Amino acid sequence: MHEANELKRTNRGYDRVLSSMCTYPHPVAVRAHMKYIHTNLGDPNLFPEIAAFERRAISILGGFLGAADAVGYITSGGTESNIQAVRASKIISSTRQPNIIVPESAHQSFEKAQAFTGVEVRQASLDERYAVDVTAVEELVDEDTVCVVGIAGTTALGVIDPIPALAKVALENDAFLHVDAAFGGFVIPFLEKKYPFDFDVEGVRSIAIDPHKMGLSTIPSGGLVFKRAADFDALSTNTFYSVERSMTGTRGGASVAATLAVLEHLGAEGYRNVVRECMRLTNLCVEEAAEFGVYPVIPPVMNIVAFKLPRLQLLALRLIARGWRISVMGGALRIIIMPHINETTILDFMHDLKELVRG
Ligand code: 0PR
Repeated sequence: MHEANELKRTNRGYDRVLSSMCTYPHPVAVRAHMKYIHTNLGDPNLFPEIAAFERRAISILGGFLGAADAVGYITSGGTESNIQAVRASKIISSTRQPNIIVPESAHQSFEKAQAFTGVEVRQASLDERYAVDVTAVEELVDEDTVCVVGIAGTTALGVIDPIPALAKVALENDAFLHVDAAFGGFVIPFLEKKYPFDFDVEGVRSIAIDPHKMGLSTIPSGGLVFKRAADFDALSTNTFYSVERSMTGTRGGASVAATLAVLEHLGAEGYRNVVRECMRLTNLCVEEAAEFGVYPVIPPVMNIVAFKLPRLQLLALRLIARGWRISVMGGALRIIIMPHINETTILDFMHDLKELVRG
């Protein structure tokens, strides 16, 4: 008990957390989660109401992504979504030695996909904007390529890969195009600037979009959305009680209820407001940093900023000592301006950063 209390004391919540893609769930999501805490979607026959919630949630996600008739399911997060998309592409193909092409900037879940599915993962280099180099993808593709992956919001920089050009390569090679929008899926549709990244782009077959990141739902809720029912059905396993398309058997219905509740409560307009405020604070960060000569690796596309800084490791340790949670990635200091961050927090952080950079 003493130990539990000690741990509780150090569990400070998200107040100075600039390293996480997760945030406080919306109260509406928390209420729905608690109400359905006992439910198991591993056996949808027992919980048909939650199974219907899931279909509605997927249809709303599909609507955000250019296909309201999309199908899919609420996963445990981006990792499961990416692995399952790769698995679907492998099942659909008739190739004996399948490979997939991912950008060098891809999340480590694709490394796990290789281990679980046996597909070979080939990494394509990036261009000067840190987006995948389509020529490099073309060079790696061959007749055994079952899936090309594009990222809409990279983990380190929030970069959006050239999805239309990747889709063209995928179509020409009869391969799946999976878009990892685990982070960006709840950001890009709500930005002022429009980027082609979703099912409006011909050739995009599946998208990972995580409600437990910018969707303000409870953990664990990821989203895996397919444009065609046949692609989703490729994941089917018969059980004696149902047909399962998920990776896990037993899976909580609570976060599915939470996801639908917050999706319906906020709607596109609500998410647009969330993203607008996160982007305002992101731009404020960049402006403040420029005042003391610190600049981002790229102008931020979404609410992720990576700053180029001298003596990075030491600086990061000093920030951590002041209670900040930040990430060091690709030789830069990465911060994510999630909805739990407000203007005061940003100005406090910038004040500390300035002092440490100058000192
Ligand atoms: N795809 C992308 C583009 C991601 O950035 C991530 C997570 C995933 C997939 C995997 O999602 P799950 O973690 O839901 O399976 N990237 C986050 C990151 O590396 C994960 C994270 C979240 C790390 C919160 C720390 C943390 O506090 O930043």
